[in-house]
Amino acid sequence: MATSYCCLRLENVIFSSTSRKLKQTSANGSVLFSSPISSFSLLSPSSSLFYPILKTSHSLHSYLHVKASSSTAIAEPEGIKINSVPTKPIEGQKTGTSGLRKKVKVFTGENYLANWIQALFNSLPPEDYKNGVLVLGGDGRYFNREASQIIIKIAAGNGVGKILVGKEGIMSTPAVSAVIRKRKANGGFIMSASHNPGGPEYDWGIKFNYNSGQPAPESITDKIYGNTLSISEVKMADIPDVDLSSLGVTEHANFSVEVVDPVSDYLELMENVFDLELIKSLLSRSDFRFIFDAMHAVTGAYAKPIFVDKLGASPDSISNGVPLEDFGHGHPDPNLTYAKDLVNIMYGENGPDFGAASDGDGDRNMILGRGFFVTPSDSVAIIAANAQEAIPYFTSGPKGLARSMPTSGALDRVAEKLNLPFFEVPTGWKFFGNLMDAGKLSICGEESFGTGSDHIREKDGIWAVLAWLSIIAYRNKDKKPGEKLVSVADVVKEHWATYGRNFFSRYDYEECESEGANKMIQNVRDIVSESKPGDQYGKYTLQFADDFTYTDPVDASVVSKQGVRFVFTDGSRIIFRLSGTGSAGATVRIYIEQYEPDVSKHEMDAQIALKPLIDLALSVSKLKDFTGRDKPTVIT
Ligand code: VG1
Ligand code: CO
Repeated sequence: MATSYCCLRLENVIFSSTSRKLKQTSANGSVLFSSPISSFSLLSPSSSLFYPILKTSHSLHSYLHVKASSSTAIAEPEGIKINSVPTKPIEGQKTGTSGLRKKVKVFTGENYLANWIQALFNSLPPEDYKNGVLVLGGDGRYFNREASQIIIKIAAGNGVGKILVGKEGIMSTPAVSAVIRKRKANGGFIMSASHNPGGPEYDWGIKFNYNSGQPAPESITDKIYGNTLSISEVKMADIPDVDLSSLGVTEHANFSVEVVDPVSDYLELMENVFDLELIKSLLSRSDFRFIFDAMHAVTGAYAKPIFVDKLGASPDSISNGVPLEDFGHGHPDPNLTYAKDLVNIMYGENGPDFGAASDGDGDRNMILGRGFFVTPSDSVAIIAANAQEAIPYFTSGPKGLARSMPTSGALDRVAEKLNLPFFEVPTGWKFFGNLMDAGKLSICGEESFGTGSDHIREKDGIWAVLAWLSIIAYRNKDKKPGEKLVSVADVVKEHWATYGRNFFSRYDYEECESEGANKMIQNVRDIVSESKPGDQYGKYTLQFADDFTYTDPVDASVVSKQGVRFVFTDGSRIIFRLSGTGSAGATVRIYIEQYEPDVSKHEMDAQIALKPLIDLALSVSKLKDFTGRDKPTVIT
């Protein structure tokens, strides 16, 4: 096998590097052919040889402050030249609910991404990454290609042994979690601002997941933030850009990068979790029509191999199936507002039987039946109630159930009936991981279209779709052609009849002025501090009001101020929170819930059933006075 070898003398230190593409593998892992990558020059690391796939207008160096005069080479016995690039702290690099999210224009500012990545390495114990393996994936959005190269070089500069990167930098959030677990990696980066729009004018983001595949805990993200405020150098390996367009391994002395198929490990996991033959039998029925909207986001890369090639769905059942850097000018958030095309099809004349969509990075899901929307809080409850019979992974029953605090209490009722341990955690998937690692939790969800289980440590959009298809397939497995099938709506209504219905709605007021939004939250906090049980709010009697605090049952860590809630004696709740995922201004979320045991009232429209509580929430919070908004941007 040919190898290129490079050696030069600089500042009295000898550096050398080897660069070789060891093999090219096909999606199923077989070797297609072996070919060397030609030699590189340390003086022109961004030569066109390594850039044919970077179709964007910027060159890597515009984001990095790497100047020959200012960076110092650090000797490395292994042979990679590592530059110490001087840098200065940048304000505002605090991660939110899920990673660091900012406008692309911010992230492409000098050293912005590099500082955060270096601050991360400065925050991890060296044994967590030195000579270790890290996974790198992303949702295909604008700036990911350049960002991949920056991250790879800083990882190498800090002594990481190997990076496993998805082809073209693509790998969904749940797949990154799955690959970290399967390959026993030390952690992984996800280049995504999830459901936020992409493109030069929009958002970019980065998340770091730890060694069991879970989002980094607050103890780590707090450290990273602290280090961004004192950073003075970035360690960058002087290696050429990695060709992300073909599978295979490139080695640079004792650092290597393996470009992997983003689907195969994930698909293998799905094969272990689900009875894919059962699902296939449903999707191949002529009386069942299925549609999946990938929203031009990362699940576009997964939909065809999984739904079409593996499960036999027709190729035209996948819409918007090609990942695009700007998501086709869309907002890749699978809800009733932003997945309007899918909603129109499902509510249109002769709509399909089952419709689903996923978000930018593939961790969210929306489930629809013909003319029927499954609210995510119900979805997780229904999956939990049916898991044991319909999904092989849960054959011995789920170990425990959990939901985020604002998610409706539908899941609580399932836990009670099945006599399972139950947990209520703050918003954000990172709080589920400890419970899963401790063997206390199997199925969990959030009202924000996130559903998942302990097969990985992230919410998982395609998993949720397969879970629902399993339930529908199981219910219909003995149905002869022509017999009426049990529909999505039938399953949900049956669930309500058994457990009662938790009417739920979320109002989002996106990108408000921060000042007004903060004042509004302060106002409800003030009300909470003066409130006492028994206070009357119209026809509702207060049971308690607080700002949610969570103590992790596993490591006893405490997080506070996770959402202001008013809980009434009839179980109704009003909750106020500010979003932690926006990139500009403040997004106010109001969550409204009311329990209804009476079956005769279950068919009511949620907006009508919840009207009195919604009005109450708006008047208590004085939302309009503080934010100037009289209408939400999104209603779920
Ligand atoms: C939102 C959701 C939360 C979810 C988070 C990340 O956070 O409410 O439930 O975990 O997004 O989802 P916030 O702070 O904006 O309310 V994803 O798919 O954007 O990684
Ligand atoms: Co997401």
